[in-house]
Amino acid sequence: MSYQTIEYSVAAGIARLTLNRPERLNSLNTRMHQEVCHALAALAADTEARVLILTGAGRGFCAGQDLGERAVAPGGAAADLGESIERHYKPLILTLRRLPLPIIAAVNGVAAGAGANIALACDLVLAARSASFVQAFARIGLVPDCGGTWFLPRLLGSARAMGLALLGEKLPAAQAAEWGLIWRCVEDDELGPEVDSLAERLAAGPTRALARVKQLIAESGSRTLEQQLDAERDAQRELGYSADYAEGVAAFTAKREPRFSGR
Ligand code: T3D
Repeated sequence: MSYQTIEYSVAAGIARLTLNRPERLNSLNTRMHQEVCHALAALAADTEARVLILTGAGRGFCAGQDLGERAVAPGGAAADLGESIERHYKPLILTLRRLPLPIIAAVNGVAAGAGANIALACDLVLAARSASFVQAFARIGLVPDCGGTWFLPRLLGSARAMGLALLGEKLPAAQAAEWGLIWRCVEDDELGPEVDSLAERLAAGPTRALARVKQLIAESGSRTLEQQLDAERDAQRELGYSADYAEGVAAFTAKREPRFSGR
């Protein structure tokens, strides 16, 4: 597939997916949904990639659904948004959550609507100081989707989740970091270097273990402590046979840095 609305590449274990409709703040139209879906399928089949960076071109990260595709005459029948969620947004979020490698959201500018919650579905969110997060849905008569009503209360507690979802105000990146919504806020000109260095570190990490960390933390909310202890046991059992565990212990014993292969 030749991409028109995204850029996708893999090099040195690092996959990079850039939403690329800067004139529309990288809002998601049907074509972009198809291309993102195609790239993520390629990534899932790629045995070399060990980390994904998701970012946006230009001054925005992603402004959510392209509302140009949703224009309705006053009083006219609207699109079946349930169909759109089922076809595009729900699979996208589940794919990101289930990818067995860490995903960094490099939030280079405003992340609004589905764009904000796609970022929150990633594993580490780094944002430029000039970026912001907007639960824009209520402004157009919708509810937060892409897991917004699931992520926000878990990350922030219900008071802040309610405020953001009911009011749809911009949350500056620095405050998002202070509140624990994201991993870090960095100066604008530091975002690229910080993300690259984090991606290099993760790409050289024990990929199978990182995938299990991601899975265990994501699933913990629906389990009792005892169930979670069982899940951790099962993960340790599997990882105890991995080449990376053998390398980690050998490197520790030899007092050297580990060279993880991701296997
Ligand atoms: O429909 C379904 O399938 C259901 C699922 C829905 C998921 C959703 O995401 S619903 C929420 C959709 N998104 C929004 O409501 C956000 C709309 N955008 C904004 O509120 C603002 O643009 C921002 C707060 C994100 C940024 O504001 P600002 O002032 O920095 O930029 P701007 O001037 O508003 O936008 C720049 C351009 O991008 C502008 O075009 P123009 O005037 O230069 O020709 C604007 O129209 C365009 N743009 C921004 N967001 C969208 C968009 N065009 C289409 N769709 C957008 N979502």
